[in-house]
Amino acid sequence: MIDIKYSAEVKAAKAAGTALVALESTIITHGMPYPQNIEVAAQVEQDIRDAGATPATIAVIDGHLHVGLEADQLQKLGQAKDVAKLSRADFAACLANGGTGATTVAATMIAAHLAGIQVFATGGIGGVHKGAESSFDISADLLELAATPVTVVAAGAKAILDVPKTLEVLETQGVPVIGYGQDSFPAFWSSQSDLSVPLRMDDADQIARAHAMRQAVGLPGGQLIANPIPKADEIAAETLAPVITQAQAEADAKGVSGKAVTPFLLQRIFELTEGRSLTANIALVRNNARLASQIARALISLRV
Ligand code: PSU
Ligand code: MN
Repeated sequence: MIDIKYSAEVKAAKAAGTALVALESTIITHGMPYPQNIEVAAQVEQDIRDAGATPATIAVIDGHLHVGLEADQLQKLGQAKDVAKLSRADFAACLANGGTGATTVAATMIAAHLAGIQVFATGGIGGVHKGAESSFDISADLLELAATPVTVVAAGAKAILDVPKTLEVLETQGVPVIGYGQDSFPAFWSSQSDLSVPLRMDDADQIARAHAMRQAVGLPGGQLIANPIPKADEIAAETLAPVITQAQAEADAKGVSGKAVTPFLLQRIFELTEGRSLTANIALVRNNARLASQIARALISLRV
């Protein structure tokens, strides 16, 4: 079994049997610009503490799997250049080679499960990219949700993805997609989309019970909780549509492919919206951290 390096607070929470919420690190290294990335990471951790749970930010540092980062480790990671972006395919190779890498949703789920953490908060998951019918670019996050028993709280999927196809793949893979408090699948920067969400739940206890029931009936895999961005922080889909089209056209013209696609699009959308996309992104991640904390606490009350 791999030797996991726990932060002091995660170690204490595990010993006490209290609620833990996993956080990914790709959002820090590839999803947001410095220095906001570090400020947001610290703020989201504090939101989780304020909601009565313990944050466990996950990363691979010098070949060690860290579950919970100390403040200095977070600082260093947030400023590091050329950090690998680790998904299921390269997670073990990075550990074996003594490398440093940030974990995506897929790799964070794997690590959280190894550490006994059942709930994970992020911004948006990877999905089926536009043009996937020719590029075959489908995020490993979708398959991880089908395989690893972690409940992931996200604000739906970004309009940089082909959202209908993303929902189709999740259905094929048997992943429950649960809208929190609404019938429409949230569209990341906007709370509503014209797609309906396959399942709806209105409170954290219900979500925790559904998580526990999947284990009880022997179903592998987790759940995707689609938590809408708070109304006050959203950006209208009509405002973003041309921006996304432009960013995608630039990516295509430059031949950006593979792992570089998502970070490229996020950076261009940030620039084209003069930072507004980042403000919304921060608000929705914090909102997801709060809901994830409630779910983690509800799971503890169920004693699973
Ligand atoms: N979507 C976002 N922000 C992000 C990511 C996705 O809104 O930071 C990151 C996550 O770490 C996610 C990864 O797991 O990108 C998906 O990358 P890919 O599409 O290459 O699988
Ligand atoms: Mn991809």
